[in-house]
Amino acid sequence: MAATFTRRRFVQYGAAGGAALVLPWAARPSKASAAVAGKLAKYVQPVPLPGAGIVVATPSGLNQYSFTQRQLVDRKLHPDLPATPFWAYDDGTGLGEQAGSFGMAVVGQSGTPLQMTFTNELPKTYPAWIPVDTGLTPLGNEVRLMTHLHGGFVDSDSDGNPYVTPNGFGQGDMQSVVYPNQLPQQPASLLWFHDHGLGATRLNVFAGLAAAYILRDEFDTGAEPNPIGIPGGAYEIPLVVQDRQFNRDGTFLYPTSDVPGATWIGEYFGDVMLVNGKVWPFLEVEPRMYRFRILNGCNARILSLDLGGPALWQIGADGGMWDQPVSVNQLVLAPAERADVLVNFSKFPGARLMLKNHKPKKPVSTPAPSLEQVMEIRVGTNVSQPGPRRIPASLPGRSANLHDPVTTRYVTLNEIDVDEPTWFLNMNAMRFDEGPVTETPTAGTVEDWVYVNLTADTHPMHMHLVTFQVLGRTPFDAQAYEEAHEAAANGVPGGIDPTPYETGPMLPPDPSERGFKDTVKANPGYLTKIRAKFELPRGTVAPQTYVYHCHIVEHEDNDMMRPFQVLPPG
Ligand SMILES: [Cu+2]
Repeated sequence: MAATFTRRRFVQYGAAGGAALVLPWAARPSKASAAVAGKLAKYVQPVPLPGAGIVVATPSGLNQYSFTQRQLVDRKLHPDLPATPFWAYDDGTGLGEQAGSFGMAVVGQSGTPLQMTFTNELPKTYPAWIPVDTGLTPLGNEVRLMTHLHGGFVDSDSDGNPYVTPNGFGQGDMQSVVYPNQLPQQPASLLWFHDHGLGATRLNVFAGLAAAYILRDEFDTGAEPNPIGIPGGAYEIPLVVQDRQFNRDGTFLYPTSDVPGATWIGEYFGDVMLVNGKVWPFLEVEPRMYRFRILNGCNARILSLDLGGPALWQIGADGGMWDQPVSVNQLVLAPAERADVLVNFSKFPGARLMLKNHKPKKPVSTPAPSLEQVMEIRVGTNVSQPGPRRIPASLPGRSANLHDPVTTRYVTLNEIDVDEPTWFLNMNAMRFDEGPVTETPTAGTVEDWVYVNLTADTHPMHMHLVTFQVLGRTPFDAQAYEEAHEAAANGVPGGIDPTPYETGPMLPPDPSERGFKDTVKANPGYLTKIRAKFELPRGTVAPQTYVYHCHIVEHEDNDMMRPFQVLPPG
């Protein structure tokens, strides 16, 4: 095992840099898909919007929603492609209004609990276009679902993690959840719910099981005008960015491993970009201020987005709105990260602007092949409603400022046997279900967690239940730490203090990490330190079991996920 670590370290620290050498394990977009992608004209269809291609979910009762997970087969994601079968959350309306492969939004009120059910009406087994690795799933080729509210402050029965029931929900089964939307933990924010099936999250999300969950409050009303002085109504636009590959027959393409005998691939990267479930769309805007709510819904691609001309003012992220706007040049969003952004198009009447994706700057590191084009923005010349004219000086949200941690936990991120067909990843040298739960914070306490990245790539680390403060990142000698502590065959165990191997001072968080987060980029060569308060929703009795994991969903499935259990005080 040691040899493979050494080789990976060479990839990481060698003069040549990592990307080209890392790719064989990531599986390139296939030639079949590239031939299709190259023929799709860009910017020939409008991006779906809430009420116009995205369904705003209809309740089935007071504060109640009844979803089914269904396969849709008749939607065209591009005019030149045959219809693409995909999976969707149906609110009971039949989804006649859903245009693309992302097309559902729940709008709730902060402080008002919602009850939801999800009934599995998908095929009993996976269709041919979804390549299951039956070594990773509990019941082979059977479709077993588990809906998780990403960013949700919920009890563990409603969390949608494997501890609810490890086999998940099969055909005809109903998952029933309560989302308390409790304050102050759950302010106005953009969350999302998506499938979390054990060993199949990457496939079920790829197939389409993802939807927006928007919380409002008395400030962030979604209307215009509002007390914050930000755009609302048609001038607030959710943008969910996802990369995909296509087969000639219109089906989504998910490659299997190049390695004989293996199915699972380490990262899925598309060669076509979808926004709100449509291929390379355009967005028409008026020359005035807009609010974009951006979610990176990719399986593995880290986005670095800009608009060319107009300035970007970020007003919030994963955990809701901040206390003040921050100017950003590029939005660097790893999978599951969100950015709430104000953009003023008033100086660009008649312009055609491009939303572009760039290679993220170091120390963010990803083996993703380039995919630059995202969406065209067509600025008109007429303003039908002027709206806010300037960026607000302050906002009614929060900066993150937690105190008095009771402990520091060191969590290692390991890559095992990268040149073997059986390669995988883990945390703390343990598989997901290996041994007892090792992370056991006490309810009501604050803890620091340090992600010790011993791989060559950035891992977006997501924690269920809590939002956290990003304290900073400290460079360290990963090689020396690993050589000193690589006791187990499965990498470096957790809990070993890496501070003797630090090579410089802690760097402060990026300005875009100002508020509370639920997903943080753990970059290679750095110790990434976060701080969280492990509270439980009112009425929830400890112990409660959740998970934390890498949100590159291929990594999560094999096997960069571990449980944590919130214990009762005393
Ligand atoms: Cu990862």
